[in-house]
Formats: sequence, C-alpha cells, structure tokens
Amino acid sequence: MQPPEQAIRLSTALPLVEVSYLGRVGAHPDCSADTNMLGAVGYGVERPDFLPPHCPFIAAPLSPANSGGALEVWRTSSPCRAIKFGPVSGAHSDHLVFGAMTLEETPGIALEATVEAAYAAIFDFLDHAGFSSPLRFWNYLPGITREEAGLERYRRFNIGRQRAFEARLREALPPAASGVGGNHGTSAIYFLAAGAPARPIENPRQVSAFAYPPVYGPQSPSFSRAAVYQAGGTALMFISGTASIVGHESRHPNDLPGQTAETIANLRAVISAAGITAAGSLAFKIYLRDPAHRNTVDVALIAAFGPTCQRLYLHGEICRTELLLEIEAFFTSLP
Ligand code: 3EB
Repeated sequence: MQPPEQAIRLSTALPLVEVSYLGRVGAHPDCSADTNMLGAVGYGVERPDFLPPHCPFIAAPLSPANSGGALEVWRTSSPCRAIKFGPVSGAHSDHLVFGAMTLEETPGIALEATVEAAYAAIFDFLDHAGFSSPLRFWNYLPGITREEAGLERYRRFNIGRQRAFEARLREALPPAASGVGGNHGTSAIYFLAAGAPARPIENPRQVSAFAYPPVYGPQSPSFSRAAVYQAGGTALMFISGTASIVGHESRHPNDLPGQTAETIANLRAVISAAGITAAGSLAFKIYLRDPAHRNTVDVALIAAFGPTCQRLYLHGEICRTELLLEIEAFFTSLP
C-alpha cells in the first residue's frame, strides 16, 4: 500500500466549491448571513435555524452511522442566489447550481414513472436556471432492494432515470452518481450542475455501470464512475458510489475487510484513471449496511488517504444485497 502522503499530493488552489460534513449540528455557529452557501443536506436532522434563508435544504432518508444528526454543506467561492422551479429547490453561484427534490411516491404509479418525471423536472429546472450540464447526482430511495410488482425498486429506478437521460441529457455519457437505499422518510434526489460538461472517467478494473449485462436488471445503471469538472484554476472530482465490484461482479460476500480493501482499490484506480495527483481537499461519504462496521472501514480509509480527509458515515442500504459498503468521494484539485 502507498504511504498516504504520496497517494495524493496536497495543493492550496482555491476551489469553486467545498463540502463540509458537520456532526453536532446543534452546536454549529450561526452562519445565517453567509452569502456563499450553495446547498445543504440533512441526515437525521431537519433544516437547522442557522442556515441562511437563500440556502436550499433537503432531508435525506438516511441517518448517520453513529447516533445524532449530520449536515452536508456545499459552499462556493462566490455569492449564491436561491432558485426554484417546479418541485426543485436550489441555489446557484456564477459557476455552479445545486438543486434538490423529494419524490412523491403514489400507490398505483410505478416507480419508473415517478423517477422519469422527477428527472424531467430536474432538466426543466436546469434549463430555467441556465446550467446545461449535470455533474453529479445523489439518489436516495428507501427500500431500494424491495421488490415491487415483480421488479426491484432499484431496477425500476434505473429504467426511469435512463428514459429521462435519453430525452434530455446533452452529453453522450452519464454524470457521476450515487444510488443508495434509506431506512426512513421520503425518496430524495439532489445534484450539482455547471454551464459546461465534466469529463467522465471510468474505472479500468470495472465494467462501466452503463454497460452492465442484463443479469442486473433490464436497464443498466446510468452513471459514470467519476466526473472531473475544470474551471478557472481548479478541478473538482466527483467519484460515484464505489463498492467491492470487479468487472461487473460483487467480490468478497460477507467479508468486511475484503470488501473494504477492494473498494479502496477501486477508488485508487478511478483516481489514477483521472490522472489526479494533487488534491486540496478530500471528502468521503461511506454508506454502511451495518453501522457497527464503521471502525474497521475508518481505519482502512485513514491508512489509504491520511487522517485529514473528511469522512461521513451513513447507515444505508447498498443496491446489491451482498454488498456491505459503498464509498463516494469529492476532491478539489489543481487541473
Ligand atoms: C455499482 O457500482 C454500485 O445507480 O446511481 C453505485 C453508484 C451504484 C451509483 C447509481 C449505483 C449507482 O454498481 C451501485
């Protein structure tokens, strides 16, 4: 294993946007006058009073792996304005837009139709806001592996998302994404988009998700393994949810150390494929099927990426039942 400080060199470039994962939300200092907050996501918390009024907030249907709540805050290098269109609430800076919506699931309406309509509304929002290119989606669906009328909800989700992408996505390849199950609340989608496309990255150790064989469902999942967005002097790297999958097959069933090591090998492979060698900040979100697995994964992540990276552990349901964890990442770096 590479020593952490050689894995990714540090730089000091000012990024377009930064993420903060906050625990102890109740003890956070007031930032209601901060003009540069792009968006916030709550895990086991409602909208905190200290968020500025312009800042969009969505409650995700996932909780932190430890007790208590957590908040994910996206903050930009320039002032933001609120923007709302249809069911999507968001905000934008000069360079980026954040948006979020919950999905009203109606009995008798197939999930794929609900998801297709949600994504159509997101593209309407993007057209209205004047940002053409989604960079990164987060999809949180309670009961993601539950069967509904003979087809798993995740498989139905993939059908609806791809229908909307076929109709509206301008780029040939899909954005980066995470697709994770939650244990309470309402399905939610949030995203970041820009005025120009990101560079999609694949993982040479893995079959592209959009090329998975039909054994994983009638519609393969529409996401790229990562997306690198460059603007001004900096680059942003969004790494999709990454799991213990080699080729297209899950590895190390019921083996936490094995899945953790394979997932980290996949993260390294996708970072290397992007040619990223310098990072200003590293942030990881870790989805755990069993919150008790947190320490084992944390020790391995620190060994791989150093103790200063941000780490937010969430209790989530990975969309393959044999997988125990999934890790996503956001890096800011030099171009
Ligand atoms: C995988 O590699 C694991 O459907 O948007 C990871 C990231 C996964 C994103 C999605 C699914 C998604 O297939 C699952």
